[in-house]
Amino acid sequence: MTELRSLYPSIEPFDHGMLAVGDGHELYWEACGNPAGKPVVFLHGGPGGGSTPDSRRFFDPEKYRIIVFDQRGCGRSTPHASAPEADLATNTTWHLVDDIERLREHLAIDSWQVFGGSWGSTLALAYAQKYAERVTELVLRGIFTVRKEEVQWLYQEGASFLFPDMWEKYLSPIAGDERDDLVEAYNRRLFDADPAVHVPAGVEWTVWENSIVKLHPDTEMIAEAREDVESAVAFARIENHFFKNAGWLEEGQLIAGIEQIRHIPGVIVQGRYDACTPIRTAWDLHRAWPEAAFEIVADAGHAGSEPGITDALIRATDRFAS
Ligand code: STX
Repeated sequence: MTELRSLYPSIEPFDHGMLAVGDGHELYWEACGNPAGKPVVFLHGGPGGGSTPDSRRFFDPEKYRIIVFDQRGCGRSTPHASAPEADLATNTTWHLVDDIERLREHLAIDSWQVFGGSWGSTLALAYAQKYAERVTELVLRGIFTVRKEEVQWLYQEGASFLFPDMWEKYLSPIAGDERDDLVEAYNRRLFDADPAVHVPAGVEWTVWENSIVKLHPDTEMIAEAREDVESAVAFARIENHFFKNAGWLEEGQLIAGIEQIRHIPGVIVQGRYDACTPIRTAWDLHRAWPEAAFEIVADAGHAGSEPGITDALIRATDRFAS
């Protein structure tokens, strides 16, 4: 057996800043690796998950100019979606897509590789389909396209069959007679001005998702959602708002839109036992876009940090670097 590739060593940014993108939003961004290297932009998950120091580590820092940023309302971007008065009206898929363009222009990058997992794959597809000429390659993992069945699977019925124990906790903030539409019921609580209502809802929503992302549950990651309440509330509010609105996408739009990006070199990496964004979506994408390399990792769930997934992603970015 050949050894799996693991993340590149931890690095610090050589530059960072806040970019005003309109509507009062300022985005935190950073640049790492080689300032003269091949540009790549990392799109984090959720939406609302924010980037982490590990986001920088999927790319050879000697070869890449690595751009990482926090999407509207989360991470170090402001205003934060956890604020009691948070208004998410100007936080939609198409605002985020145009923010990526603003950031590219701000950094004077002509075109770049786009790398995203989970919601990051959704946003990467939406961005590439609108600004195809700006994308040199696509590296996508844990494919999610916000179709009705995908949202139902995660938040209404589906993953609940695999994780009935965690599911009970997810249901706990919601009264019995409101459980026919959990996204709606959560929406009412998450956007209630009273922290005694929105905090427990934000925590349980986020704990649920963190409980099912890896093949081997990550107890530290689950505990973190209960400790870092502000991040949990922002994550839950932003996800809920996006999914209640079907991502402002037509049903099946991102898979139908492959026509616009078929020519872009692409890699799709998908864990077989992904309970968050089940493999059927990646399969549908592969069927629509057979030109892209498609790799199923036999012993992994959803997370980019799972060994087989990290290995496949780094093989892809290494290949595109040279
Ligand atoms: N949300 C999928 C997603 O992007 C439907 C996602 N799920 N969990 C995450 O991201 C974190 C790893 C950021 C917790």
